[in-house]
Amino acid sequence: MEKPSEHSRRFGTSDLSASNSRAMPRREFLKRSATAVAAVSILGGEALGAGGKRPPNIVLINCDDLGYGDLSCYGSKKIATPNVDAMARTGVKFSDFHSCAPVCTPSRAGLLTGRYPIRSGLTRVLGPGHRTGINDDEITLGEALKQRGYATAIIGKWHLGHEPRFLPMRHGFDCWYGIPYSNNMGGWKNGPDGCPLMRGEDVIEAPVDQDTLTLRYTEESIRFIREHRNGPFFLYLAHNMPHNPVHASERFRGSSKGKLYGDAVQEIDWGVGEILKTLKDLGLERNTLVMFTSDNGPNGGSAGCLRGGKTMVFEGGMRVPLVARWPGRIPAGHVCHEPASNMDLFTTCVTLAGGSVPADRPIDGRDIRPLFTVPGRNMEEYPFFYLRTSYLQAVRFGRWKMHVGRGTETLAKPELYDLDLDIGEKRDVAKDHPDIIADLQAKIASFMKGLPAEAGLGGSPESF
Ligand SMILES: [Ca+2]
Repeated sequence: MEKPSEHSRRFGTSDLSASNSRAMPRREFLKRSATAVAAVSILGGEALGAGGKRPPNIVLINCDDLGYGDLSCYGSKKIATPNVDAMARTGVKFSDFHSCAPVCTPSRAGLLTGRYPIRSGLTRVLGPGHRTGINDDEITLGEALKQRGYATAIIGKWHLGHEPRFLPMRHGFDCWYGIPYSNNMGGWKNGPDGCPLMRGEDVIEAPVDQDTLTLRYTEESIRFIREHRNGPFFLYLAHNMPHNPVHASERFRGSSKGKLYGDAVQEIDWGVGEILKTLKDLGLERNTLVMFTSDNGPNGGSAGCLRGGKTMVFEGGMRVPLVARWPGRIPAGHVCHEPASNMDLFTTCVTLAGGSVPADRPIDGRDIRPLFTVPGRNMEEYPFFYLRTSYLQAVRFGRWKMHVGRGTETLAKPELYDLDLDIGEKRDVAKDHPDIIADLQAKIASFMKGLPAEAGLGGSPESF
């Protein structure tokens, strides 16, 4: 690997290792999964380094628009997040983790399917006026884990279509309590009632009282964990905060140095603490992988040392925190500087559950268990592509990132940034590295051959 950057040195040592994910056709996937529930146990446990009598519970906490610089363990001075910081101290923190998109819907599509959102067609932000959503053919993480015998819940924001056929309980989740899209989207079925809170497929509150949303999501999460303590369970806690309009409970208002935005993040952090406490009280700590991340870069928050924010393919739009904790499996205080993405969480979780990813479609996510567990090892370098709607605008390989489009603009010449030396993407060094440019262009051409026909390159005429 290249010498560590200033950024890398600040975060600690590097972490590397190779892995393979097994694959099988979709039909076979569903058939074998349905009949092999009893056999899940050993595979999942061994995979992360120790045997277990059942596969691990998985808690995946996803924030909305939380930036790379919005946690104290990622350098925030205005927002104190002691519980997420403790997760990092007793688990692993990633410095180079990316969402697969700079906005909500495609990011969540990639997270839950392990595929670049262009493959599922979910490339733009859905709202109450849209009639589209996730296709029945997609296999979500909820579906894959349910097939492995998991109880599955989504608590919080879905954003993969709000019509009944697109809702979470039709796509692998046993239960849902939350909002179908973003918290700034009013109107249930374009009606006058404002942003709806749903349980299952019923609207139970409209407009939802957003002040208490994070609190109630936390309480629902704890209830789900308690009810399913005999596991295995998968809890996908998708907070609506700190997306605008930002809200926090009364007891958290004024609690941070970061205004209401900071208060909202600190309430989320409190919720993390409550969930960890619940796992400990129930004796589930050592059999539960807890992860904390965000769907895209900041709108009202901070991207820290990164350039740009939400909607952009600069690092600030797509590089997000990832902290993971699993006592006894993940070494304490481990910092991973390897590139990884939220699509990898799909493959990693399915593999942990003893399953295999479907082989009848491209799956972009990799099994990154070694990055969680093996300090000083790395995975084979791979290119990562930055898409805005259906348009590929940048590619990353190793230290190099090349931009070919920005917003609606196609760049006249590609720009090249050395992320090891210039994480803020300030100095275009394209003219010094024609060979790197040629290599990255070849990687783009090869990747685009496998994409649906609507994929474009450069400026995106589509809006989110
Ligand atoms: Ca978002």
